[in-house]
Amino acid sequence: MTMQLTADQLKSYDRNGYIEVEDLVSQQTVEALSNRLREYTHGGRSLGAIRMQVEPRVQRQEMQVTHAGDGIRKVDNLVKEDDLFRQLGLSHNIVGIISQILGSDLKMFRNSLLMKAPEVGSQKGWHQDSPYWPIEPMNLCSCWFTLDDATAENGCLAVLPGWHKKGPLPHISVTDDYVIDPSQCDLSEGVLAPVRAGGGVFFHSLLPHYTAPNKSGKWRRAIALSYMSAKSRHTGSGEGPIYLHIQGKTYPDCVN
Ligand SMILES: O=C(O)CCC(=O)C(=O)O
Repeated sequence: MTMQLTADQLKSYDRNGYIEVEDLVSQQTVEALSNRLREYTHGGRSLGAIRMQVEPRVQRQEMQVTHAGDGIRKVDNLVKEDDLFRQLGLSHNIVGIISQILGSDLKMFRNSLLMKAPEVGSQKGWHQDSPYWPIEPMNLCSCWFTLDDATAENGCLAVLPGWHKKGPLPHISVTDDYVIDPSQCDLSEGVLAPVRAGGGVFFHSLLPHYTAPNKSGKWRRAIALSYMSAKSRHTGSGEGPIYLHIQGKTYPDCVN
């Protein structure tokens, strides 16, 4: 049966800007996705239009890795290009929960798999997603789906509950990152959102979030699947790309 959020869980998402949900897929599916990912990062599987980004310190040769795959920070476009990741992005449990939050007409804005190799993966500073993204209204929802148990030690999400209601906050550029101006938020309100492999954190695109460097001996790999209502508008220059259609209708003058 397709998973559904309860009324209390939906209220909690509205109040806090996020909700953790375990067991979105089976452990066999987690294993198949992990093996497939490893084929791309360590096994030489052809990438096609899949894009990889290397850890900045590895890129600058300030840090050495034993295998080039251990130095990868980000893998973009798996949902469009890979059959197993496409099934994940369209899976009943994830899309069902997203449609409870955003309504049933949905497009995918982006999918990025964020890798933190043991003792290599760096932090992602405190930020909100919407200020990075040319989409309005600023009401997208990401399922941060994890292939490994995400813990305090290996860099699970940390969030500022309720802060999505404060609207977009000023961001500043710092080395290798674009983060919320520290004078504009109270990080003492931050809480961790650990989740087991196969589970996910659904979070609002204005929720401030952070992940710590991976100081543990274990991998942390998670894919951020970011969905938007098909009634959203592209606010960047030009017409905007053709986004992956997830389900339901497409609207005139809205995202394609
Ligand atoms: O997974 C991470 O390390 C960072 C994720 C993140 O910041 C995002 O998806 O916006």
